[in-house]
Parts: sequence; C-alpha cells; structure tokens
Amino acid sequence: MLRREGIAALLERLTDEPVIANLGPATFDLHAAGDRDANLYTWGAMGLASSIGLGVALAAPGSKVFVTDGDGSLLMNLGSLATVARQSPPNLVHIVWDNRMWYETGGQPTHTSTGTDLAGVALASGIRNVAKAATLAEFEVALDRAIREPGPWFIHVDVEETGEPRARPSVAPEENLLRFRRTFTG
Ligand SMILES: Cc1ncc(C[n+]2csc(CCOP(=O)(O)OP(=O)(O)O)c2C)c(N)n1
Ligand SMILES: [Mg+2]
Repeated sequence: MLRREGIAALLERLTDEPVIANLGPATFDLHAAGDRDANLYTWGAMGLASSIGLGVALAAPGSKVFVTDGDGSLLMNLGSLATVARQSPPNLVHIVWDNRMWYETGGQPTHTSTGTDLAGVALASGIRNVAKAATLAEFEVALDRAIREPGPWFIHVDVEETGEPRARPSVAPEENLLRFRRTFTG
C-alpha cells in the first residue's frame, strides 16, 4: 500500500484531532491529503515526531493524538517507544510507515530492510497495543480499533514508494506551530 492511501484513510476518520507528521514524505502526503490547523509538520526535527506526539497526548488527554512517522526517523529515537510505554497515554496512536529506506535523502536502505522489527521493539518496550498492516484494508482495521479502544497504540505499516513528485506545505513552520497550538489550547 501507499502512505498517501493510509493518510487519506486517517483524515477521513478525523475532525479536529492533532496529527503530528514526520519530516519528508509523511509531512508532504499529510499536507496533500488535507491541510488543517491540527496538522503539525515537523520539518527538520528528524526522529522527534513520537516524542512530540507523546507530549501533545499528555497535554490534550481529551483527544486522540496521531503520529505519522517514518522507519528511518523512529530508528533514531527508539528510546521514545520505552518512554511512551512508561507514560502510557491511552489517547496516543503512533503510526509508522515503513518503506525500509530513508526515502527523502535518496532511498538508502534502513535497518528494517535487514530485519529490524519495529513492531517487535514497540511490544518489547511495553506498548500493549501493537498492530501490523501490509494492505490498506488491514490498516483500516487497525486504525478503527485504535480510534475506538484505549492505547497507546503502535501501528506498523509496510508501504511502497512510487517515486511520484510531492509538493511542500505552503504554511510557514512558525505559523503552523501557532495554529496547531490554538487547536487544543483555544
Ligand atoms: C538529524 C537529522 N539527520 C538527517 C536528516 C536528513 N534527513 C531528512 S529526511 C531523512 C530520511 C527520513 O527517513 P524516514 O523517517 O524513513 O522517512 P522517509 O523519507 O523514508 O519517508 C533524512 C536522513 C535530518 N533532517 N535530520
Ligand atoms: Mg523510511
């Protein structure tokens, strides 16, 4: 499946819930699927989407909070999974699009291409709700459970790349952050 299909399925199900996107394709595909105040595009903050999402989930306990991450980025911040497990915010849904490469910088193969199992790491870190998806239908089943049932959730998704060109978000990072904050602080 494609990341953009998964992101479209996610946005179809949301109203004003926060979505924190990894830099690169996760950000570009989220912006293309629907720019919204509750989207946070993390630009250069590689690896930090899940840490930012954890903070937002703790600060906004009344809303589900979604992180759309990349395999290469999460590999830079694996400790975040243990911290998520320790804090266990029931409202956090951490989705990882695993294309087995650092696509944004040229497609160099990541550790998942040689067997590192991110869902296994999440489970061993103590995150109780871990799902794996390789098709859009499987992803939608996992996502619907994660929306319905308390988490934290970790959803690992195998995705393919097509090489299609992607547009950058038009909103400046500073404005993005301000409007994102306003969606849950008023
Ligand atoms: C600290 C840091 N190191 C390296 C980069 C360069 N960089 C930007 S995107 C990216 C690849 C991200 O890989 P992944 O999270 O798997 O996302 P994908 O591009 O595959 O969607 C890299 C290495 C960066 N922005 N910050
Ligand atoms: Mg990747």
